[in-house]
Amino acid sequence: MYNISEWDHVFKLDPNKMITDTDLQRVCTSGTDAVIVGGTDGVTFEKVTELQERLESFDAVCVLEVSDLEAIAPGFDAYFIPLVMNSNHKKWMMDVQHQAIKEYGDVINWKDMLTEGYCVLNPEAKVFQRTDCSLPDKHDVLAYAQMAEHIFRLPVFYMEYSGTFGDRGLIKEVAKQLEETTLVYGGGIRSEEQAEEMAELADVIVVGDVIYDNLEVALKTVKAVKSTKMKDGGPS
Ligand code: 1GP
Repeated sequence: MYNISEWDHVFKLDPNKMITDTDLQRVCTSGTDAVIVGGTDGVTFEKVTELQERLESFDAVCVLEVSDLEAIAPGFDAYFIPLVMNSNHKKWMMDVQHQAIKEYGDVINWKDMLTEGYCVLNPEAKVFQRTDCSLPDKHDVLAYAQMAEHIFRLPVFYMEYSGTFGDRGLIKEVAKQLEETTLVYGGGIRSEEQAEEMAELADVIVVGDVIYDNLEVALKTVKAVKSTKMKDGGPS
């Protein structure tokens, strides 16, 4: 029902951050393809469900990016499950997901689940530290992308630069490797120009923190991404 390969732009809302009703409405009616609820710190069941209830007033596609077993709430349109490929511990690639399936496997609607091959590329990001990542070099990243597409056949390879603007040269190289797997880029987009630059390379652009720091700019990234995609050969 929700085909990420058809998306161009998504907003990521952090359940641990405050957003007013007016701003939430503007995010949800911005023309973005979906709103992802996800974060690293302080993501609790209560905070996730509180934000989810507020989101229900709008028509936006709402996705929960699962980061904590205790904060999985029913009723989202889809669930994104990150597998952190450059973590040093199998825990973040296999074990937390295994535990979740043990607990919720019987009630999961499998068609609403989507697995993300996550590659965390900003050593300063909280997620990098929390999931005990190593910083991969270019060859490592390209091999992770190939593994995502050819070994695990994952629907998504997510280059996560959370908090910092990514390396366009590397993203371009990765994009060349992927045919079936959708390339998602997130991190440090704080202007329309940056949104355009990344939309030229990746399939889906994730915009997060700037929502809280400068909503006007955040909203403009939707059009910036959509028009770049149109220029580059029609809607994806
Ligand atoms: C975070 O990739 C997203 O998971 C977006 O990053 O918050 O830096 O925009 P920013």
